[in-house]
Amino acid sequence: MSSIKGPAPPPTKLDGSPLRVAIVHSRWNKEVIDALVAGTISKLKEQGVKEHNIIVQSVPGSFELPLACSKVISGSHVQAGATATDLLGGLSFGTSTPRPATPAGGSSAMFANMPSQPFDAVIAIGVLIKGSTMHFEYICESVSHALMRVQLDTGVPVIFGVLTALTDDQALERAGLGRGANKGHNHGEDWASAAVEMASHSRRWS
Ligand code: DLZ
Repeated sequence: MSSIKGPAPPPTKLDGSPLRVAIVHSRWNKEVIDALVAGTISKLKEQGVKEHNIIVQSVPGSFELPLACSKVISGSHVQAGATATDLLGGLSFGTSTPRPATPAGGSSAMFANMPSQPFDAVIAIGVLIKGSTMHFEYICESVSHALMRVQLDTGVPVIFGVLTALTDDQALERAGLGRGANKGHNHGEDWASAAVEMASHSRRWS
């Protein structure tokens, strides 16, 4: 039986070519994260977003995502130079500009390569997998509320790309890495589409 779940396409075709998008991702559960980030970048490009307008930034865990998104939006640690290379984790999804050295006494390395132009959307990507304690519940709740707060406070769309999976298999299937016959679907693609749509709306609304 086919499923009724999932997003319908937007009513009009959208052009991502003028948009600047930041991807902020955690490094916990890296195999799944890598697939989600790759799926997101690939779909952003498919919709016309230029590689040099896609910035990838990593943070340790999902709990760190809201602050990092807020800082990326406010550009408080920003310097010129765009790259689609993960600055901390060594993930490389194609790059345009080499990372400059952080100036002595200057910005933190984490945000050293952020461009000075504003972002039209930020995609926060994390993978939370339930363990045997209440940790999962606390992080899921606080991160989802905080990411909503960041987008409402800043007016910049923040796409909720945080998987909250009860098992490893659930997480793998939502990254298109399912171990059974059903490989699942890479949700990064949906987050990229949501980012392009919300960024396009946001440009018209402002
Ligand atoms: C500590 C922790 C645990 C147990 N599980 C996850 C997880 O499944 N996914 C994730 O993104 N992060 C996890 N973390 C790390 C926290 O998000 C955070 O990085 C640390 O508590 C430090 O603030």
